[in-house]
Amino acid sequence: MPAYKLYYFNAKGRAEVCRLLFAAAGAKYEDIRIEGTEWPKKKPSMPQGSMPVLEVDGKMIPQSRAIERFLAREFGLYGKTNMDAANIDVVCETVTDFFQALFPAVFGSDEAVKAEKMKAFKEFVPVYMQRIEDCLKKNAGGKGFLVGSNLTMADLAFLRTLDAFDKMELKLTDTLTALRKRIEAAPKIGAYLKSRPVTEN
Ligand SMILES: N[C@@H](CCC(=O)N[C@@H](CS)C(=O)NCC(=O)O)C(=O)O
Repeated sequence: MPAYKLYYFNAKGRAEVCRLLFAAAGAKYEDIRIEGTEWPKKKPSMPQGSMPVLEVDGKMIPQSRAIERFLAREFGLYGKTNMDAANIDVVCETVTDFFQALFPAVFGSDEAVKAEKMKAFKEFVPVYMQRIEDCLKKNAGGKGFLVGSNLTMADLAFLRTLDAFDKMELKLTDTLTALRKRIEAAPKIGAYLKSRPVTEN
């Protein structure tokens, strides 16, 4: 097993799906959380000057989505076939759409713009849930995980959006609540969720 180091801020943010992938695989890594005050000093040493960055035996990989896919391939969490991988990508890009709708509603300084974006986001939430349910039905007959009968990166990306559901007290459908329970019941995931650092974002 290579020596893995994951660099990010002390937040879930763009690193949490990577951490969930490590947890699901039971793989050892150094979870390096850099304080905001230390960041200007560290920034020049990071490829592309941003985080997350994954170091694998001394080789640095930037870009969260590249890191997620790399880890999913490393750990066998990217499905068994090319079609599985495409279906996993569909879920992950649907998750990207969710965060692209959410971010302008919570970040930014213009309160009127944020209120408008929040309205649009709330209208998008049922659409998001329906799209995830459609993936579940198509890929697993509605009963298993999002792609096939085993946990994959798709489930972990979906799980990450539930942090926002919890924080904003958004109601999840019964079908997705049942899926959430199946994902959280995966032994290593349940243990990770209980023990992970509590952070605001
Ligand atoms: N597309 C990049 C975006 C990376 C990014 O914007 N990272 C932010 C934290 S979420 C960052 O490092 N900000 C500090 C900076 O750019 O100086 C990714 O997905 O990794």
